Amino acid sequence: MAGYEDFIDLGYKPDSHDVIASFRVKVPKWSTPKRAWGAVAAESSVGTWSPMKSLNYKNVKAVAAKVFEAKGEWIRIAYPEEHFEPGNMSQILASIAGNVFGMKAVDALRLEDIEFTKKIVKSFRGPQFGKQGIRKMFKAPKRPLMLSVAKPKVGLTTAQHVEVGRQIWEGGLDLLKDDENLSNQSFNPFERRVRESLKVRDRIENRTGEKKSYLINITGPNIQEMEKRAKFIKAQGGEYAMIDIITTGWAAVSSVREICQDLGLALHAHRAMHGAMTRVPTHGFSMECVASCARLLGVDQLHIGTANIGKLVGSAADVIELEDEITAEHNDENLKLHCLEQEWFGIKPVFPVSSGGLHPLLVDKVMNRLGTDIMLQIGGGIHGHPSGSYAGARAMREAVEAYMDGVDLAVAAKKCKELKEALDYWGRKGTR
Ligand code: CAP
Ligand code: MG
Repeated sequence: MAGYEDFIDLGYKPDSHDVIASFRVKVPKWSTPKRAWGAVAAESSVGTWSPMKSLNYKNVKAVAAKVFEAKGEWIRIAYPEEHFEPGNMSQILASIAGNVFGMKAVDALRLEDIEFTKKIVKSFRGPQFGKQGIRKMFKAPKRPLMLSVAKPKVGLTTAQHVEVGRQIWEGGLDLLKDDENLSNQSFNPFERRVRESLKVRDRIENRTGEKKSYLINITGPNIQEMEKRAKFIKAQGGEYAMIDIITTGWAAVSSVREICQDLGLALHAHRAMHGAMTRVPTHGFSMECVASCARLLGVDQLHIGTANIGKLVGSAADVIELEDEITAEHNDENLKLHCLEQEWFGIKPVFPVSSGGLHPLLVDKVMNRLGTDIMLQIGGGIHGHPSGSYAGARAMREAVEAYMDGVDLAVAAKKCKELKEALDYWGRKGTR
């Protein structure tokens, strides 16, 4: 092999042992499309900037990537699955999504999707519980499960945090959630927060007869500390651990998933920082890739967005595609979004979580787009209710129940003062 262009074979037909990646390439003016495309395949597999005799070794060529399709700005690259260490997401992404984003050989580069082979898929455990397992935990087979993040997201004392939990559980929600940046701060230490919150949860669960739970953030300085926190949750009778999957990293997600397997804890995946990679459509690592990697690694629940109804970016088409990616047994190719086909070979579906800038008068719009087999998270749209968190939770519960019963929100508001107040206060417009 001489230069980058030797990593192109537009006549190649990939087989079931090829991992496929779909890239969008911005070719520099001083270069040529073929040189840019070849650079992506070379640098994401075996090559570098200089030709080398050793690139002609049979064993090296056997694990080299090749561009096999190019349409406009989009290319598809085939990677022999032998190139990868099965079960090692960090190594897989260090190849496909590693140096290539910083190469001068491209002006911009977007990895839109990855199609994993059966051997690679089967090398990951996938979710322990998955959507069906979580549904079994709650006596709510059909409606969306409802959760609320305690807000202000950081700063509350433990007593104030526990009081927020009391109010949202009393108000009818299923789950309290720590926010992405709440961990073990001095004013709300982890163990005290867990112990006190779960005590209140037990009381309310016993009184209401409804299952209540708590997504507890174990994101910590290292895996040893995260394991200690997960064990503490188990010892206190909790059912969930939550981690920030991007800021902790892929190997941490994999380790925490194993810890959760041993402890029988469900794993909630918060994706804070994903926007740094996923937001710009011409450059970076797509949320579609984040979602498929998270499903393989085995999170039970994953934030996917509000389908453009709430405060965070994410078009309806993209979020609907994400929901399909993490719940279907088989994903068809989505030519419009440049998303690839994916067979999941029995990897369990993940529970989609819709969150970000929602309030009770927007949940029907989200369910119209994403259906009801989802989780709905509302933070500011509950704790910002004029009559406080309990009222906000009541309003959310009533809004979801109304939707499930086919009752218009305005009609439901006539029978629920908290929903009426929310309607008067927020109206029906989306948030930014
Ligand atoms: C939502 C949230 C979540 C976002 C994360 C926040 O609060 O707690 O972290 O939903 O984004 O801090 O913004 P609000 P995504 O309900 O008050 O907006 O779900 O898209 O990953
Ligand atoms: Mg948050």
